[in-house]
Amino acid sequence: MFCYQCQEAAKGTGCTSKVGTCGVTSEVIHLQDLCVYLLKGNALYAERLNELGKRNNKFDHFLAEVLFSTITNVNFTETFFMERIKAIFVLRTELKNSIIELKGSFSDINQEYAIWEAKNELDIITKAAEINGEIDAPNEDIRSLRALILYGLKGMAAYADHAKVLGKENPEIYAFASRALAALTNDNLSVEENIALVMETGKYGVSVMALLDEANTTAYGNPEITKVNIGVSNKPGILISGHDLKDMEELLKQTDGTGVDVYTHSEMLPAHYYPAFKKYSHFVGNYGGAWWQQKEDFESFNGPVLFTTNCIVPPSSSSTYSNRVFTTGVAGFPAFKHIENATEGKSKDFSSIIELAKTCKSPTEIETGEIIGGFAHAQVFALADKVVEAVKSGAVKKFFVMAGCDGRMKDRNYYTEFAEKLPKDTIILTAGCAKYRYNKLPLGDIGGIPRVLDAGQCNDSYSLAVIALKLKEVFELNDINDLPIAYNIAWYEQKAVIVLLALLHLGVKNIHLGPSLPAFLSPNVAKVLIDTFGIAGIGTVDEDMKIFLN
Ligand code: SF4
Ligand code: SF3
Repeated sequence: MFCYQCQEAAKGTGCTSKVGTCGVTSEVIHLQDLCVYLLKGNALYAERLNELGKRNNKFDHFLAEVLFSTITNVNFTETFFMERIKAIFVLRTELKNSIIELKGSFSDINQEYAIWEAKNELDIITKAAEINGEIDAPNEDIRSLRALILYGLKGMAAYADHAKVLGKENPEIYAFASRALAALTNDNLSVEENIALVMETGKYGVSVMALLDEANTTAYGNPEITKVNIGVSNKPGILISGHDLKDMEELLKQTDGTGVDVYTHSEMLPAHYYPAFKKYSHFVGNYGGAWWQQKEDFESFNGPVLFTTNCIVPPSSSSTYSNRVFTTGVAGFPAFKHIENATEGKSKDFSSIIELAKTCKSPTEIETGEIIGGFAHAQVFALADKVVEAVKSGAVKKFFVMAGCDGRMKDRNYYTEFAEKLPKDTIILTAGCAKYRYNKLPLGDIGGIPRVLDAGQCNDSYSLAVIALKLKEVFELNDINDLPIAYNIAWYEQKAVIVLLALLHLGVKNIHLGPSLPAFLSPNVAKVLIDTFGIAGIGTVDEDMKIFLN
């Protein structure tokens, strides 16, 4: 297999063994590759249909769901992707029929992506292995740009899917995703045209994060300052991980009054900041650290775990928790039970998880205390006077956006050390699971403003951009880059790619990206990012501190 879509790509170039660093098998990766390959073909038909004035909503939703499922650590099951490949063939026929109905033609759509057919599952497996991951392209720079677009689209798809679950959709985002996917097959596009498409991906990245922000806050209120307990109760509990707030809502409703407590893990921590969830007294706290610490955290949690999205880590053979882990939505792992989506108008049924929890011991305490968060845009705007005053008086010299992802590599200790060594008159703005590198450190506050302001999940990086734009307005600056804000961002999977492209679209320059630059950047594409946007990698903490503070 060949895969280089995440920061932990083997040797910094790509995973090529039977199993990736993330634990995904070559069989699954091959099927994911074939899904994306054939989706490009379907996108060609969808674009033709679009030219005839019609969109196929089913394809739009399917595209979002499937791209989302191919993000790192989301789904590890062969059957899931096999079923999706079969569904792609069915959808292809539907799209063709719609074109015929509208008196259109598709005789010129003759690329392999769009015409290849399988007679049986063996055909699918053989073809999947043949494709072998490399994004096909006329040269390495186009391949690199196509990777940036495709991985950005995967992140966009995840956020669009979350928004849709909460009833918010934007047809323009779907239309772009389909158009961009189809463009990945167009060898006539120049490097410049592909760069323009990368930038447009960032534009729609902003749109999708705005949409999800609207979906979340309309449904659950604006996040507010919250102290989250990191200790445990003496009741049995369910641990919920991932990013899906609708699942969070349902789980809280269905556990209410059952004697089972609910805890968040990793990226679900920010659920505590929403007014609609705070009202549940059995929503007791956050347990453990970032996703990659789950093997230890799940063992000692003692109760069931529900994955609503990534990041799943395959359990080791000695793990005892596999039989109490559940997945739902697009997440999946062969050894975990799966909670199916509800039929239209009904709720998902979490009763099997709740019944299992009742038979389990309460969680083992691994730490005590509180972490503070809830600094999304509305809450920060409410404190705007205080923040502006702190900047004007010199009490706050600089903000450091340290959003993004965490990961298991040792070199990510850099971010803990960086946070510790930052001068006391600086504030960290964070979002995503990157925060676990420093959110339990005693970094103190500046006149009552905590030195780590957590806006929420990775998608809430949007909030940090909104805050920056607001500060630009308050300080009457012409350029967002004139603000006393530095960007030292950590990335891991493809949602971080869309966040990065969104920031570039907003004109943010000089972003430092670590712990290593993406393996899918060719030297020339990396140079464009460096020359045009001032993107840089990271060095040592001391060197970088000097660069950032001067
Ligand atoms: Fe390797 Fe990352 Fe791909 Fe997993 S997602 S196979 S770790 S590059
Ligand atoms: Fe984390 Fe997977 Fe990216 Fe949502 S949970 S930020 S890595």
